[in-house]
Amino acid sequence: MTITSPISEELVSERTTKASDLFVQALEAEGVEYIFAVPGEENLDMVESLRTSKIKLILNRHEQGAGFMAATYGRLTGKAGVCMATLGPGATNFATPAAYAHLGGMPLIMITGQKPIKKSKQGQFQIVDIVNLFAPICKMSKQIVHGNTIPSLVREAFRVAEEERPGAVLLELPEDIAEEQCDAKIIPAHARHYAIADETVLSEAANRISSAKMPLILIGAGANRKDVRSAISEFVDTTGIPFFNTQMGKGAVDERSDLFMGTAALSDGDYLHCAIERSDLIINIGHDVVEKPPFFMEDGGKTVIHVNYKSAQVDAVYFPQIEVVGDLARSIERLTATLGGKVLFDKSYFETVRTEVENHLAEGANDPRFPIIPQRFVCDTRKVMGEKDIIALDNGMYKIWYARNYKAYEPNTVLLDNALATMGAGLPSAMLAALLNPNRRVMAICGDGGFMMNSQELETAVRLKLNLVVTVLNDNSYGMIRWKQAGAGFDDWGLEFDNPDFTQYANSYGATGHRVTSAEDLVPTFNRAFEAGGVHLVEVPVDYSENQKVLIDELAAKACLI
Ligand SMILES: Cc1ncc(C[n+]2csc(CCOP(=O)(O)OP(=O)(O)O)c2C)c(N)n1
Ligand SMILES: [Mg+2]
Repeated sequence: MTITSPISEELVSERTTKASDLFVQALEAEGVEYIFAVPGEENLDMVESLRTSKIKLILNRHEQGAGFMAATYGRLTGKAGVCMATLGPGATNFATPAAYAHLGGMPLIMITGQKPIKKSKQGQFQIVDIVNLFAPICKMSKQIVHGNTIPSLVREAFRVAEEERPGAVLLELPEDIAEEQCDAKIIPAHARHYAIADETVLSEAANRISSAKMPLILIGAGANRKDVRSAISEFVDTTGIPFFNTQMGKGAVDERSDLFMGTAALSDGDYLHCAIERSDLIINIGHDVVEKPPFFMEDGGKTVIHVNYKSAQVDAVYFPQIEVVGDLARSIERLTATLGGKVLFDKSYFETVRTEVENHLAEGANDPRFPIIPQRFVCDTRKVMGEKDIIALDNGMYKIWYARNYKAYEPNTVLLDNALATMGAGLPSAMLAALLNPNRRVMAICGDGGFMMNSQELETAVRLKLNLVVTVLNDNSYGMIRWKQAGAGFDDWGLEFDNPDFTQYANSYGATGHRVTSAEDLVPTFNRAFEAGGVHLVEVPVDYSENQKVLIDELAAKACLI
């Protein structure tokens, strides 16, 4: 016989939690600090649950801004960044940030709303199959169909997003699920440890390294993870093997080192490639094939040792023969110990190339021309940025110049995207860096094209009271495409536009606008802006005539020194 007590229903409801509250509790349990969002009515239960949470809700002015900020949070901290949008148009605006995180290896969780799934009177209004739309650009894409699955799904989302190789996850929370009562309990997170590379492969790798005639180390995007710098630096210092890096590997090891050969901003044909061509063995630490290749492997060519958390994704120009797979820092520590000291070989050719690279990079650093040439603005940027200060680049012609000419000293102090290489992420990624590092100088560097793709986020930056300098390189055109157009032998046509008055534009947001009027003006303007604090836009008129001369004509004419 069942006895029903009059108070039993009340007890049950005391033990139940509203699904959106449970969701926010699950996010708190993961240590989430911020949610970057453009909410819609389908997210209102979540907004209400966030109201009393310690998670800060940061409103953006476009879902791309929210997604890029959240992805950059993931990139800088190793913990998934979280962003939120509504169904349909809000969610589709997350497609580019999802692809940015997916290709860039950045842990990102996107929460999107949806119309009620149990009963709806709105037909198909705004309904797009978001879960399937995002599947190819996410590591996981799921709809939540019952509140009680929230704790396990949220835990799983963080596990999947953060675990190597990190990436994007989408969770869709329909309106009627967000408001239902549930009784599931939070699943706490725990520390993650990776397996370490096997002794057999470590000793095989060590043997190949010790017997190599001209080994080089390559440092790629995966090396810019938290806590791997000291292991890689020690490997470089102990072995004395010269190193170069990819664009996204910049700063993982201090580029002021005497062993630094340069950044492979181009895939082929740069001065640095003379050394790469001559090398018989490349130890490739943290490389990821999503980056533009720093060199091309060829049939019967050099040996490549791939060192990363995951085995190599093979393609026609990358098929390493030895793979040291496992926890990056711990595996490299073991490799260093197995090698036990300096790897001896004749480095004179590498030293000659290194001097050649350094001399070329110094050219034009003090050029007085106005509009300003790239070598000068890159050099002047380095002058005003301290060791740990951060530059965040959008995508355009200047990215190649910064990658080649700007020496990074610390991990993640040059935030650039050589994976999706999307325009529009420079300003939001710099904003996130400024939010997390209020005591460091942070500069966004954008072209006039890329800046205007998400310039509305200036309002968010001002509202958040960030200290941020936004440099806008003005050539009144999509300069990178003009350069490619010229390189392909096409006429200079169809790629120029007009710009707003950038000073007035910045001022109208409550930021401070500056226009540089001579080359000498650049360093003092940057310094004034940083010293004043707040959000500043510095418009820099640029002269890109050096693109063709330095990056095409001179490189084509160069001969590798014997
Ligand atoms: C979202 C997006 N659209 C188009 C492109 C292709 N693209 C790459 S660079 C570039 C031009 C960038 O122009 P700007 O931002 O002015 O920089 P500049 O090259 O002129 O310095 C374009 C259109 C891209 N990478 N991303
Ligand atoms: Mg431009």
